[in-house]
Amino acid sequence: MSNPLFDALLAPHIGKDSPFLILPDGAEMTHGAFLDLTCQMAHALRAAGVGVGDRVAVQVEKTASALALYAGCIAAGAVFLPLNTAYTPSELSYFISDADAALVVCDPSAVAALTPIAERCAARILTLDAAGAGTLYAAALSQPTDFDPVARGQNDLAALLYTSGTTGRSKGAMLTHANLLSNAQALAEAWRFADQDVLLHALPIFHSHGLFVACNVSLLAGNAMIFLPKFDQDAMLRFLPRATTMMGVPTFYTRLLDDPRFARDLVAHLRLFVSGSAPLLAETHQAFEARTGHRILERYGMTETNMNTSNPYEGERRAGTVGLPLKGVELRVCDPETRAELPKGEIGMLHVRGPNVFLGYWNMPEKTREELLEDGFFITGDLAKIDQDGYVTIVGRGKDLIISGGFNIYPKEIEMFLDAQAGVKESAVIGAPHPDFGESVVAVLVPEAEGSIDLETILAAAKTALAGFKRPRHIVIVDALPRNTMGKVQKAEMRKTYADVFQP
Ligand code: MLC
Ligand code: AMP
Repeated sequence: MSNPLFDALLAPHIGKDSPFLILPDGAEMTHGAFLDLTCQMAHALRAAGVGVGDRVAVQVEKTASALALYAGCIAAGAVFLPLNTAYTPSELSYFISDADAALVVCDPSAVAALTPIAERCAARILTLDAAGAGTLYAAALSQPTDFDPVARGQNDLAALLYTSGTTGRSKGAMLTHANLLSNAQALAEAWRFADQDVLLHALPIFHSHGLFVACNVSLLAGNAMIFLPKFDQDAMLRFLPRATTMMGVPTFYTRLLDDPRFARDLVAHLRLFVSGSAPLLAETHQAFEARTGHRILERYGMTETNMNTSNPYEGERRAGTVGLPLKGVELRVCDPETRAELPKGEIGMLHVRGPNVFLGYWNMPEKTREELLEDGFFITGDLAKIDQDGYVTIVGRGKDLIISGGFNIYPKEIEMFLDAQAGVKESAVIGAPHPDFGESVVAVLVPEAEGSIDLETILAAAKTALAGFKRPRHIVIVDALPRNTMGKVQKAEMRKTYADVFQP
């Protein structure tokens, strides 16, 4: 019986003693040991009542156990739902209940806050802590180390990843075995991943970049990963000499460049640096080449589509572009209003089609129909142009989105929070250029006619309502928002006004 992801990414490693995870304390886990733990996790999920197709909501630190839980979900035919560790209980409540999770796996410190939320959808709670131990791990350890993977079809769900929405309501992107596997295959081939590689992995594993791009590609190629719990500058500098490749968001690269210890010798033997999730400034690309002699390979993707384009491994890596479509991926640039395809070189809305494109939004058939067209093309929300050689440049966003350090923030969600605060008549949220995060959040507030705004109270409320990366880092109080004659808030104007607020 087949299980596409298990068969391609996991089964080949059973019993292998090649290194898979190199942990910051120097400990190593072989591929075979990882597969043993994966099978134990799959048994533990089944014992916890997780059935085929059930959603397993996971908010845990990045450990070998957490990755084995993902792999265990694949083996057990469950749907993995990873959640940002920065989300507050009030944010988690929506994801867990919308997905109707059967099991919630969280840090032991979150159990009390998540119990009433889990109870509402009759989900059980098990734990994994920052050391990879906890009630789920303990339950797994008593299980056998072999597991007969549950049969799954190419179009069966493997994961549900929530992306924020322009309306302020997050949407669960349904990703199938075929979506994830086809993309891992395209990337491993495009970037020449092989079992001798050692990937320096400092990304979180609750998003497609760190989980699917980095881990699925590594599992497919059979290479090792230096598995850091998070981006830590000293650890990066310590481990770079052991790596052959690295993947990161642009903030990783600007932080490394800001460090005088980041020298050419340290990375002389690396063969590949990949950047994605946010625009890499051409000047960062150039500064990196000047410092190291390496040309960063930039690629472009999104939760709903996995990766769509990549600069070539061999051939010209063009700074400021996201390269060419990956194998099997079709792109077109269309008029945002009429959806008519535009000639080469013109700027318009980027549409994408291919085996990488998701099945639709969980429980949102109308949203799915709006964005995933009948001919199979998905409307990315990104404005792009494709030049004569096929290189794609992302020139802007048709969606009102802020990308801060690779995390997405939809202004609407923050505005809804701010508008509900005492003394606030209305608000507008924009992203302004930020030297570390690329962009960061600026909030502009208008007070009620008679009222005054108590910023301290609002900031305290934001701490319980919003994940840290979403909280405004600059707040301005004004008499009125700039509006055009139609009454629409002029965000483009505001972006100009506040362009320098984060500049040193
Ligand atoms: C953390 N903080 C951030 C932040 N990350 N603020 C703004 N933007 C961010 N991205 C805040 C915390 O709330 C906290 O604030 C303070 O910074 C310190 O937290 P930290 O965890 O110690 O931060 P740090 O280690 O500096 O993290 C920064 C980072 C991290 C850039 C290393 O955010 C990161 O790893 N980003 C990667 C995101 C990613 O993987 N994206 C892929 C999405 S998939 P306070 O106030 O509490 O002190 C996708 C598709 C695709 O987009 O194409 O890949
Ligand atoms: P997410 O919804 O978190 O998956 O974020 C996807 C969005 O990140 C895309 O729609 C783009 O706007 C942006 N993105 C990803 N990679 C790049 C890149 N290399 N350059 C510019 N934008 C990017």
